[in-house]
Amino acid sequence: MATRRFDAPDDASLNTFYDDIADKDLQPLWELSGLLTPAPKVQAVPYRWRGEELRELGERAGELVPIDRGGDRRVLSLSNPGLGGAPYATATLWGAVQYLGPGETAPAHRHTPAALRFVLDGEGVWTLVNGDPLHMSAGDLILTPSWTWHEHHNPGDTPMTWFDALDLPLVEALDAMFFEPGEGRPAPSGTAERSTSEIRFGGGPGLLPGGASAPAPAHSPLLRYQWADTDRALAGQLAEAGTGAERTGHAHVRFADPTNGRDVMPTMRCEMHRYLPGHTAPAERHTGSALVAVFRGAGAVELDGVLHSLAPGDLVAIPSWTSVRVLADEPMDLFSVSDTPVLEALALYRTETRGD
Ligand code: 1HN
Repeated sequence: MATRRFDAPDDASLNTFYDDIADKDLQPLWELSGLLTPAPKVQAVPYRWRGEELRELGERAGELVPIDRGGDRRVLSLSNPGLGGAPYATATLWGAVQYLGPGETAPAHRHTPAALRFVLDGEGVWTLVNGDPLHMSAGDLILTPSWTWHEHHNPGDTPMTWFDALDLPLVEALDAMFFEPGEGRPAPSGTAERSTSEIRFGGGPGLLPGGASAPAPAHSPLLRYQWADTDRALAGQLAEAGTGAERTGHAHVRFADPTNGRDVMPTMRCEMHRYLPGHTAPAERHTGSALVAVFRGAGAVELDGVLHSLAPGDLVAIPSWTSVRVLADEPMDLFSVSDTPVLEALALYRTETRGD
């Protein structure tokens, strides 16, 4: 925001006034431009990172960079070219790929930014959340909510790469960052077929633990959403004759807190979409930003009119108010994470469908 100097030579008193307000760290609104734009002026740009390249670079990091030199986490962050070199995928979301080799451990820590993992490929790592071991397998969504202790263990003999998303840029903008390393805490031992979280809250559709319940946390108490369940829900929508999904060729589910139907965490909404070739979902744009991970299938996404091909493992940044249209060459499964709950809570959520 630049302040324009009034440069009429005979108006010395006005120029002195401008000097005086600047001297007192004030700015005149009447000289400011670009403040109230008719629509969001977004710095992040629509962008697609190729899964093939992310996988290869993650593996090279695994060979070259020991996990201690990687600051406890071997993470390659998505740096949106519109954000001036910041390690952020959008204005509010951090996106990354993380690589953990056989036998490696990413030690416990906690921070106020909330995180989630979506597993693009492979299995065999356990993420412990407050000591509860969550098995990670292809297509699973794993939550590590704000201020929960978390660590990753790979006791197997194959490396694993996954997609990380965090609300870190948002937490930073709100000046609410706190971090605590886990040093000195006993190293929890690690693996189980099913976490306590899944035993209690993943017992089956509509089944919650009986008896007195503890005060509800601000996030879903179910911390792992298994691919088999997500896949069944999507396939079911597409098979249900005469319904929206069956007619349009586009099924989608929202990952929810099973106790109240709210989003999995206060700052992030997670969804899984399945598009069939020839589906008829229209182009749409909305306020707030999103990251998309291609799980399976192939196609393309048109972002503000520019077509980007999509293959498994590709990651896409969709800044606020970007028009999005998906094209499927074969059935295509897309995981998405967005800051929509924040926009909704603040009554700033707007959406527009092409033709509106
Ligand atoms: C973090 O704690 C993890 O725990 C991954 O796996 C990515 C990016 C920024 C800050 C903390 C993890 C992260 C992160």
